[in-house]
Amino acid sequence: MPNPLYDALFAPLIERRSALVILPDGTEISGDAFHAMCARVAGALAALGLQPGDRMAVQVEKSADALALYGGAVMAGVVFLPLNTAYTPDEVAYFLSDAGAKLLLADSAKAAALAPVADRCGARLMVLNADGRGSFADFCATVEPMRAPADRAEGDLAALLYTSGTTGRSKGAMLSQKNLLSNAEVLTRAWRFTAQDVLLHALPIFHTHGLFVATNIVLLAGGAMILLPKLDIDALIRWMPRATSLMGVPTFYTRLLDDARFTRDLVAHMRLFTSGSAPLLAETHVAFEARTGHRILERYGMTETNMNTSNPYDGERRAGTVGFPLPGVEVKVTDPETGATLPQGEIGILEVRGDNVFMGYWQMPEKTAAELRADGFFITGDLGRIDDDGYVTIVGRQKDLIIAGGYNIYPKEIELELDEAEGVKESAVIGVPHPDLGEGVLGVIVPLPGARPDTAAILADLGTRLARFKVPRALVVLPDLPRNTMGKVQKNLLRDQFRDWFTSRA
Ligand code: MCA
Ligand code: AMP
Repeated sequence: MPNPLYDALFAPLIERRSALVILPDGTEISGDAFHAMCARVAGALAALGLQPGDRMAVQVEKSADALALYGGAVMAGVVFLPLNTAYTPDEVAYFLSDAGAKLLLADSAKAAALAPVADRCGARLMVLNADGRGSFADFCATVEPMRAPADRAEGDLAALLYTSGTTGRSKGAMLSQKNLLSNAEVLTRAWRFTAQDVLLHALPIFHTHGLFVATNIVLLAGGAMILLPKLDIDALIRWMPRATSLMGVPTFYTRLLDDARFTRDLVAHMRLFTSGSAPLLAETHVAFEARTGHRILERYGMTETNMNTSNPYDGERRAGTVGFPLPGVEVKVTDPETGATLPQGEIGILEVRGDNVFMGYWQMPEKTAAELRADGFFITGDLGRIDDDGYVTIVGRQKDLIIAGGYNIYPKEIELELDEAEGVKESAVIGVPHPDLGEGVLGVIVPLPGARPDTAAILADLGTRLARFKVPRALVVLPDLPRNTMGKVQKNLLRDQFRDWFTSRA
């Protein structure tokens, strides 16, 4: 029975004896062994009663077993819903209930806190730890591995990835098999991945970048990956001589450049470094080339669209740009007010269309209609222009969004919490330059008349409800917020006022 994503990415593993996954201790997992892990997961999902199209939420630490959950879900036709490991139980509750997930897999360290949440949302909770143990692994050991994959068509939903919104409510981006597969095919060709490639995989696997871009390309090309649990510069440096490629967010590259062991000799075996998820500073690009002789290949993508543009493999990788539209992807620049296409060179909203563009937001037809045009163009909310040579440059964002270390943080979500805090009249959350993360989160609060808000207590309390990476690194108290004549908070003025906040403290 057809299952295009499984057929292209996972079925070829059955015949493969060579290593697919290399673990930090040097243990190798061959392609066929990894396939057996996926088939066992798929068998377990079916035995638990999950049908094709049902949702499975996963909040587990990165490991080969965690990656096999993705393969197992694809094989069983179950919709994969990965969650950031930093999300608090409150945050997980929203995703579980919104998606109507039937199963939640979590680390044992979180199981006690998540049990009531899963219960409330009608999801079954099972444990999978980074060492491969837990109630889910025990269950997998008792079931028959799935033999034939579930029947799926390319238009069927493969994954649900939540992205926050400017209104504070997260939206589930529905990604079809075709969205994922077409992008993997395009990128594998564009970046020349082959069976000889060994990717240093240090990104989290709950986002498009680490899960789909990195993993799907390696699977499709028949290459291998060194699976590191997280960014660890020592491990990166240790493994670099075995690798051919690295995919990272800009913080990967600034941290590598901060290390004197990162030299031209160390990268002698490498053929490609890619960067995305956040803007790569031109100075990082230049310093990287001076140190290594390699030009970082920067590309641009979104959860809703997978990858849209890329600098060329051959040809000039132009610093400060995100390159050309990928084959099969149309990019245009439109007027924010009218939606009319603007002449080449002018700045406007980037809109994209192609097989890479998602199916819409889960059970949010109005939001889908507001961002995905009837003719298939998706309104990214990124501001950009296309120059005479066709290079796309992102110059800013129309959406109120902070990107710290490649994680998206929507100020509205934090402001809603701050506004409720004791002694706080109102708040504004901004992103300002951060030497390590690109942007850092800063909160500005205005006290109620006569109140003296306890900023430390407010931040500590926020951390119990919001993932730590969203919690402002500091709270500044101001008598009022700058507003324009329409009453809208002028965040640009706040960003100017506090632009040295993190850099002066580095
Ligand atoms: C960790 N912390 C952060 C971040 N990461 N704060 C803000 N932004 C972050 N990105 C905080 C933690 O909450 C903790 O705070 C402290 O920093 C140390 O945490 P730790 O886990 O040790 O940090 P780290 O290992 O140094 O991680 C930094 C990192 C990581 C390497 C930049 O965040 C990372 O791997 N980012 C990649 C994100 C990514 O893959 N993005 C793709 C999504 P406290 O001390 O208060 O507890 S975008 C996407 O997929 C689109 C499609 C695209 O285009 O790619
Ligand atoms: P996400 O919603 O997590 O998928 O993040 C997507 C957003 O990350 C995009 O809308 C851009 O604002 C930003 N982004 C991704 N890649 C780049 C890049 N190379 N340069 C600048 N911004 C980027």
